[in-house]
Amino acid sequence: TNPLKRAADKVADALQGGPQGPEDGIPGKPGPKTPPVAEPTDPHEPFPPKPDQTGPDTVSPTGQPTGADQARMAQSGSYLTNAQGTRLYDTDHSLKAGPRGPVLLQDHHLREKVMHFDHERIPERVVHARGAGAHGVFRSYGTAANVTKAAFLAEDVETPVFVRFSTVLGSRGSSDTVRDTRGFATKFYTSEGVFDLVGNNIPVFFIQDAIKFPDVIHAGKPHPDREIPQAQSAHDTFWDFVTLHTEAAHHTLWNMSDRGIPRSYRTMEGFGVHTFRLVNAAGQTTLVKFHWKPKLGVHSLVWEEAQIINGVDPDFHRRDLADAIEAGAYPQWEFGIQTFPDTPDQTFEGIDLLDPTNIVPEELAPVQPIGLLTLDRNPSNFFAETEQVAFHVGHLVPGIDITDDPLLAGRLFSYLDTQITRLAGPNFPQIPINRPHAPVNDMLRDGFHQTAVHRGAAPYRPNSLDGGCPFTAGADLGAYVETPVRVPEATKVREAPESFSDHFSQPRRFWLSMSPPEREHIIGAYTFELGKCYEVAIRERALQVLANIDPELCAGVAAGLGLPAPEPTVPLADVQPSPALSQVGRTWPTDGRIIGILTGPDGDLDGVRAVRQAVLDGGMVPLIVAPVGGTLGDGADALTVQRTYATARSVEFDAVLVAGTPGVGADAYGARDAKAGQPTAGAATPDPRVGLLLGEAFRHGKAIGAAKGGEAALEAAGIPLDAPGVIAGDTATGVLSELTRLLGAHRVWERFPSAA
Ligand code: HDD
Repeated sequence: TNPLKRAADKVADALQGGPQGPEDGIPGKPGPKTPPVAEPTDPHEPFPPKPDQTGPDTVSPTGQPTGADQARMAQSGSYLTNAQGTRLYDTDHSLKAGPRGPVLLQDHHLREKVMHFDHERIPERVVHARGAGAHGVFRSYGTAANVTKAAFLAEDVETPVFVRFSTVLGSRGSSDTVRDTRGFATKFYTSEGVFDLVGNNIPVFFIQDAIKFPDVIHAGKPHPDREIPQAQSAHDTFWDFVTLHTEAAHHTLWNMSDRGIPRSYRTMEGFGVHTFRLVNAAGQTTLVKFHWKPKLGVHSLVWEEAQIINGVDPDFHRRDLADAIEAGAYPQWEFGIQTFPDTPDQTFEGIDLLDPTNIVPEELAPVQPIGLLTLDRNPSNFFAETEQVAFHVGHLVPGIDITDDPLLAGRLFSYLDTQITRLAGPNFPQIPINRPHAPVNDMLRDGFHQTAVHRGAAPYRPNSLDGGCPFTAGADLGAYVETPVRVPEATKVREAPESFSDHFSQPRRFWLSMSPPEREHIIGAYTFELGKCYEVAIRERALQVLANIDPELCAGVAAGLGLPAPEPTVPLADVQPSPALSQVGRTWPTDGRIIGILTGPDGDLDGVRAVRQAVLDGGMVPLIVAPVGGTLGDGADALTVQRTYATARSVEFDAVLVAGTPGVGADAYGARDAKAGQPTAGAATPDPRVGLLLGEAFRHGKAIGAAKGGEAALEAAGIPLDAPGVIAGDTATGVLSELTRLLGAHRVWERFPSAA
């Protein structure tokens, strides 16, 4: 009568006539051939637990959720308890023998509290330790449906995502704006399981084979004796490695370009780097490279700005991401693919697609948009989400497969392996941020930090005890089936293919694609970094690498280092520039850009009020900067001061507008009106911090405006009113419209010397 019992009997019947016992054969002679086992095929519920096997309660006798439901329980309820749920009457005093007496070992609360605290930290990621994350949604356009059967890429499918951005070299507490590659890792919680795209903001990698990864990271991390420098590539071991392994020349050039110091995570491109293989419903395959294109455009800092920010606001990128999401200015990226035919040689237009130091110029293979990513939710707990998220290039879904890129192969091992140390065991997929949104029915059991209370008796298959479940699915039922790619007959070797030995033509293309100011920045970056190396031999070797990329680049850096520029040792590659690689020359939306409005008690307050509103109406962020804090003006119209001369620094603003006389600052710089708290009107000496702020904004190529007397502040700072990108006008709002136009180009590029 019990249906589960009937099912079990059916399975038992099916097993009749299964494996034969030894008595069926004649001793010493081969027995009859073992017929295939008839596996159970009908899905059934496993037998219900026995009455004495109900598992931990999730609800207490009084109806309260118990500790078994930890995710819901955390930090809730009115009364403080210990970890065992016992209410506490005091958490500020150890249990003592009298108020001045010794602390007693029997104080369980003291020991539990300190024990837990002692173990609050987990090992930081061995690379990409510093990062910031956000939740969001990915909506697919359906334009990839002809090349992949991945369900989340069908038309109009919405998939929840979690994205973590990171620097590579620095420790968890290092600065955001160091010169480095940035990680761009996306977890798609798809209906077919998790797909992770673990990419970077640079489309190429330092090395071609994962076996060198420990070496390149040892070289880039701080020196092992004194553990300096932190989060920098400007030191001998890094440059020793990248000049001895010339395959690193391309990635290094990207790092030395403006791409190495992004303005914001929101203004970075992302790349899957490797070539992946997509598979459609008909089983046809296409090779692809994945791209993320930021809606706000690709923008960078300049080096001096980045250095100042490292001190002024080490959390600059983290703050920017969280603030933008909180303000509802949700960052967006378009997801795109470059597609290539899956030919046996795995090349496209002579470019080896398995070599991760290569890009394919967009002019040769346009990036086709396939979906839109919107980040719209900040994490609620950094540790639980951003720190514990575990990405893996091997987390693939049907329709997306790998290629034989040897860098990718090693990654497929590393990401699983590293979590065992970092997240302390094999059960990290059960951590809430890592849980798939598709049903999980694995046969993985036990282990450290097991939180599942698995039912059933037979975690193996086939079985006849848990109703035969689980069954395997087959591609028609959504199983992940590896593409049956032909493996060429070959001899085992430790070698790279000949096509991996061209190390200079791709960096040369990148260099030739840069505008004059971008080239100036690159020369400056190499000169800075190599100038920090102690070994002259390393500087000279680096110059040789640069000579093989481009003589102008080499000569510029050599001049800065005071060394002779060597001749190239290989013929210069004959390559065409790829205009898509330059960040200059395009116009972008100005949403979310920050306008600093400098004013003072004697400023043009009506003008400030109007321009503040105009900035907001334009979808940008106004920040009012005045000599001291508090408000400007009276009554309902009073303006709140958001930054003072003490807290403001130019690096926070994308453009600066001086509205009226900015006035002088605190006591050290001029007399103050005791009643208003603001400096006295007409105090003569200009505040040096205003001069510093305007001077920096000018040097960094930012648009600067002045209205109603603001011109005097510019002149005092030595800024010519007729310089490019300096706008003086009668009204602050009038000046703003020109400032906004300039901001669309991100910087006033003409202001960099090379553009003159
Ligand atoms: Fe990696 C983390 C990106 C090569 C080994 N990697 C990590 C993260 C990103 C990348 C974005 C941070 C993920 C997060 O936010 O948690 N890695 C890349 C890219 C590579 C690359 C784009 C080349 C195309 N990585 C690479 C190689 C190896 C690793 C060749 C090892 C052989 N990467 C790791 C790791 C990390 C990691 C040790 C550290 C923490 C983690 O994985 O979860 O396994």
